[in-house]
Amino acid sequence: MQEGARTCFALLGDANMNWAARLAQHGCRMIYVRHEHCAVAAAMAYARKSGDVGVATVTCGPGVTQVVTALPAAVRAHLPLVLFAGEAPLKSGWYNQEIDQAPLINATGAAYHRLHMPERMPVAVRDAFLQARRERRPVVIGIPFDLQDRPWTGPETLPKPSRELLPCPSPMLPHPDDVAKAAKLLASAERVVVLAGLGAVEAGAGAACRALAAKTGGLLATTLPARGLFHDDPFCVGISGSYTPEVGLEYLKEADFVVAVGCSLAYHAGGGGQLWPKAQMLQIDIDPVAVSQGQEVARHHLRADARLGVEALSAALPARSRSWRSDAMAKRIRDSKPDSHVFEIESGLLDPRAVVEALEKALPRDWEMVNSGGHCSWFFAQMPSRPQEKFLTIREFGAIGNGISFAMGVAAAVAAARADRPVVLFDGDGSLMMHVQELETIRRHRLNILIVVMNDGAYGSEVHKLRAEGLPEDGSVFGYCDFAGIARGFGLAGETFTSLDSLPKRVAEFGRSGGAAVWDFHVSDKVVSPTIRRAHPPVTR
Ligand SMILES: Cc1ncc(C[n+]2csc(CCOP(=O)(O)OP(=O)(O)O)c2C)c(N)n1
Ligand SMILES: [Mg+2]
Repeated sequence: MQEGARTCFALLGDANMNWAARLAQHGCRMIYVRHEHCAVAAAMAYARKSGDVGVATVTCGPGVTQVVTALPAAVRAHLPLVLFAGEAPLKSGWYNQEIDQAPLINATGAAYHRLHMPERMPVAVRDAFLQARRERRPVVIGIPFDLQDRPWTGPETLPKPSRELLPCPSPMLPHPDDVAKAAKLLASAERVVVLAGLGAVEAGAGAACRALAAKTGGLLATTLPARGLFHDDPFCVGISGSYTPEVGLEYLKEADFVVAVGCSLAYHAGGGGQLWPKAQMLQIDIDPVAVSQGQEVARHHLRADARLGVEALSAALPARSRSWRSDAMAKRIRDSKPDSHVFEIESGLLDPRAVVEALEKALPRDWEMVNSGGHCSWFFAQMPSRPQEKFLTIREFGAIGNGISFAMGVAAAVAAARADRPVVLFDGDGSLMMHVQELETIRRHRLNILIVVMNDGAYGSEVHKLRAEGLPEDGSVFGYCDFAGIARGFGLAGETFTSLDSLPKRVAEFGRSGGAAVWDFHVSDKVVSPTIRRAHPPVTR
């Protein structure tokens, strides 16, 4: 409790029930989920949303093996977590749930600490929090369960909490020589794009990025997790990467200079280098890189806090009279559809793009949004009016099945502050099905979550690729299962949508009633996202 663990996502077993019971007795809010993966995934979203450490607990052995899909995503997304795992009892020569847990956890990139010395445990737990906060990654602590119910004989006083032991360095200033060099380069560029990532969000660099883009007469874009940082700027072309809208693709292709601010230049953010083939890259970051995820990404670097770096660069940049910007461009950005390709839609089914457009209009601005994975996440990412802080995306490691947990994590993080603002989860049918048992958790904990399912009756990502390859669709098409009925079975409200007419009315009603519901939108599986069309053009054999 001293570490500020106010919420813990838990699934009990012999090896963690003592610990979890004590934590609950000390006033920590326990959210008891139905699959261990979901405990960790929910803690990830909680960490991102609250800006604090996410806390979860699972039992030993089979409890631990369940979490190895969630942890790599937490590692790659730099999310601080402390996962309390039990371990097999020390006193037994044999225990059927025993497995060597450390290598499993280490393989995910998380840290594993065996805690076998009761007297050291307060310090060791504190140190786990300290490491999670400082390294921004998950730390798993394993305590044999026969140590957990022992009477306490250690010291009476608790160690200093980890928060008090964190260094608080001031934001990193750029070196003037680097600023001068970068300003000289940028001054000669014609078509500039300022691309912001989560580092820019965290450093509060949004306004500075807007000002730099304006001064260069250039455009703005964000990475997927930072989407919405410039949602109300007329010269923001949206997400850069696999989720870029049509107009963004066109303008990024023309760019001759990209200033990447607080982003790690992951492979997908630049479409593997294809999105801006003519551009030089200047990276502004506290930890700049020349090579990222197997690619040479940036020749020029400015090592600095995102905000301070961008501000210094702006200040050093001479004013210019020429501009890439125009009123016509702003109008095109505002009026363009994210994807204008025409598909034939079967009657009785919806176009996923129309569903997203209708949701974008109908959903109140202050509701929390959570995007999941799968093919449909492309469409859901196209909600230009949603600000960054109201739209959570964690896509690292590319696993489906996380949406429902992420929504629970966000709901838990915002619940204390704003119970009247529901969390809206956008998920695919396949992804929701993977952990549909958590509907029960949502109901039992009275979480205020509206689940929107883009139900194409298929694993869309797979079916579109199989079709492009001319392969059979087996294993990717399942038909439209009845999510509304499933939701009702779990005690939630459920509704099937084959038309969008009633949506504004239903949103208003949900806003008044609150609670939890699953809205199942039956969409055509004929609509292929631009990313799949680009990456998987039909093969003629
Ligand atoms: C854990 C995991 N298993 C399998 C996959 C492969 N996969 C990627 S997308 C996808 C289909 C997702 O289906 P759905 O949630 O219905 O979304 P859709 O693609 O249909 O929009 C699958 C199976 C994965 N990414 N992660
Ligand atoms: Mg699907």
